Amino acid sequence: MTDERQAGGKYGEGLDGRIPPNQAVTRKFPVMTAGKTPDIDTAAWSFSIKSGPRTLASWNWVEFNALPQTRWRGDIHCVTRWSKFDTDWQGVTIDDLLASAGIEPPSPHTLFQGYEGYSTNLLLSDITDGKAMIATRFDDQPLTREHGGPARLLVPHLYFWKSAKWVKAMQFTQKEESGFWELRGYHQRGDPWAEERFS
Ligand SMILES: Nc1nc2c(c(=O)[nH]1)N[C@H]1C(S)=C(S)[C@@H](COP(=O)(O)O)O[C@H]1N2
Ligand SMILES: [Mo]
Repeated sequence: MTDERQAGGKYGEGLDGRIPPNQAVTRKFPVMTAGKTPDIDTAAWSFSIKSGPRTLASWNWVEFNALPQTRWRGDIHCVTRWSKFDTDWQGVTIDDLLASAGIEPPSPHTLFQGYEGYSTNLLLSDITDGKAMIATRFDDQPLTREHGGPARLLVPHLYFWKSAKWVKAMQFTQKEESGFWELRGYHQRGDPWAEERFS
């Protein structure tokens, strides 16, 4: 990233359509956490896919790391108006999770849950076809605790509140549910290009 690009300005002039409306570029990686930062030992960690209360599949840390690993490099956008370019993540795509468990999605609606109680709803169409992963590495290092380690959801084409940190489950729900921020007035989908900030 060049300094000219940084100086592209608050409203992103000169960024070649790369920055969504009313976002500003940051080089830092701000930490945005609503509550306490949980400390989850990988020995006690698991990730589950559920349908309502029923567990369809579950992986412990060793099993999870044996799944196909994907790298994604690109830009992320927080609803508090910062965007960060060229972030570098590794993890397991939702496609690979569903395929490796042989799961036929029972519903187009999902709710992701964090270990500390956070949640966020997502349409299946926003997390499949390579659009999302459960990320375990950032910049070739294990994901730090403050950014959601051991593992977080990454859905980079939507505002970053959708990328649940300390993720423990993906739950299919019969209808659209609202997560932590969606219940507090944030948009059900959160497309930064359409400025879907609030509902
Ligand atoms: N479990 C959990 N996930 C979360 C949050 C949180 O408070 N708890 N905050 C969300 C919000 S509002 C944003 S902007 C991003 C921030 O991620 P970062 O701290 O890695 O920048 O995480 C999202 N995921
Ligand atoms: Mo956020």
